[in-house]
Amino acid sequence: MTAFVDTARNKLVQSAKKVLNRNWSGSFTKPAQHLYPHQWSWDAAFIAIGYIHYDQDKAEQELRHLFSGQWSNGMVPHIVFNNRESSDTYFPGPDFWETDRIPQAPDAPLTSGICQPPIHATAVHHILKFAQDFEQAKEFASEMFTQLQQWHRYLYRERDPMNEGLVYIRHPWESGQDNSPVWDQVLEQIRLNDVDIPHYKRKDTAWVGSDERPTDADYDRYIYLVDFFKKRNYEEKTIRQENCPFMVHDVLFNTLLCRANRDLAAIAETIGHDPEPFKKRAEQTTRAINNKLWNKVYGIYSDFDMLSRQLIPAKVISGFLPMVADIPEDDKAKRIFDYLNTRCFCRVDDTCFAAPSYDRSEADYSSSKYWRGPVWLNMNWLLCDGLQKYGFTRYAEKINESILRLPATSGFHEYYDPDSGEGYGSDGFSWSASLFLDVHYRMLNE
Ligand code: 2M8
Repeated sequence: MTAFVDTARNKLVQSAKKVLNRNWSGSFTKPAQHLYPHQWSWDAAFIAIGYIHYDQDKAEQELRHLFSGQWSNGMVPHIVFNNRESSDTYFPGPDFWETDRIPQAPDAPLTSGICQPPIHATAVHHILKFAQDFEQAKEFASEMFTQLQQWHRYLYRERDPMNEGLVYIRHPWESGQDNSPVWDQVLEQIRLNDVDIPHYKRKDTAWVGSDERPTDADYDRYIYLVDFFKKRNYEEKTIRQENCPFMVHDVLFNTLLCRANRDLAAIAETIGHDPEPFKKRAEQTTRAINNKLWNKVYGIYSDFDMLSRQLIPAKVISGFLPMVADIPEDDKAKRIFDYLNTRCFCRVDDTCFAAPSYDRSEADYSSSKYWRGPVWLNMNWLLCDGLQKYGFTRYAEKINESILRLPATSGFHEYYDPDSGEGYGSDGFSWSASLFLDVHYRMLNE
């Protein structure tokens, strides 16, 4: 059935497509014009998820381009640099990463030397599900299948040395939630003298106010960590053995890996391969997340700091997200929902738009500061999917409506005030446009 769409919505659909067109580089879609002029890993997946509803070739191209930057060890880098454009508007660019001297990195395109949440098999599965041309999508999924397997194998081989079923991240950027309160404690432990920090100049604050971005102290640590990896030639074992000061079992990263394993199993079934190995991996990671990352005091999942060997007590939206991979048992899901549905986040009957990224009752909550409070559409898109799986339908509907209403209120911003809907960060932000389109088209064809 096709639902009726009013003129205002139609206009917004056109604007969303314009955002993606404007951000199109000729071979991939930038997250935003100036602030993010290259290709980012999980952005590419969220962008493909929107494209598939009206431009299948672009959806496929987005992921193909990202995987052209895959390292020979299987790692999918968090940035694939735009070679045709100078990286003048972004720091750190390829000259700082120096991955061109690393044998496992491709000669072209140039890339960063860390990764981001593995949501790519989920995007390929989405393409299979919503493709206009299913045969073409099957061919594409077959083409991606080996690369996706290599990506997952890299994670379990290099980032899970004890074979626990949990992979670690070693930089806040790897989580995708750069200045989340989750990292505060861990970053504080990294005590730096001036001589430890390479000379650098931030470029992000030329485009977005510094009150909406990470602090300079955060940046010093981000850059110190990159330098730490670079000095060790990005060799995982050396990075580990030489006391990497940031090693975390992140809830969202592992949840998305678990979900990606389930989606890879579904892809395998569709293209005639054995799904069992991926199902087994998903079960192993499910068990590990439940055993190690469930925080029974808060009633959500929490990250685990591998250095202090403790759960990190930060009440953030990613703690709800294991629902997206069918991880919590029903009693845990009920506790998660009961917390989400309070004023600390957003009650289903209140006028707040959607779930903020951080508990509003915390003293350092901010409705405008990046990953420390504002609403992010990608996190809410994931949350909505998880809530639907567990039958929390009314809340899921509220989120879908907000994904449509927030851009109508203030355009396709990077993040939004949970109450007023005011947009912050970059405007013309690609995944806000693509996830809006995904929700729009799915509702239209329901
Ligand atoms: C933000 O992260 C980059 C570093 O990777 C940055 O601030 O320079 C994050 O929001 C991240 O999740 C996102 O993928 C990236 C591009 O949109 O920007």
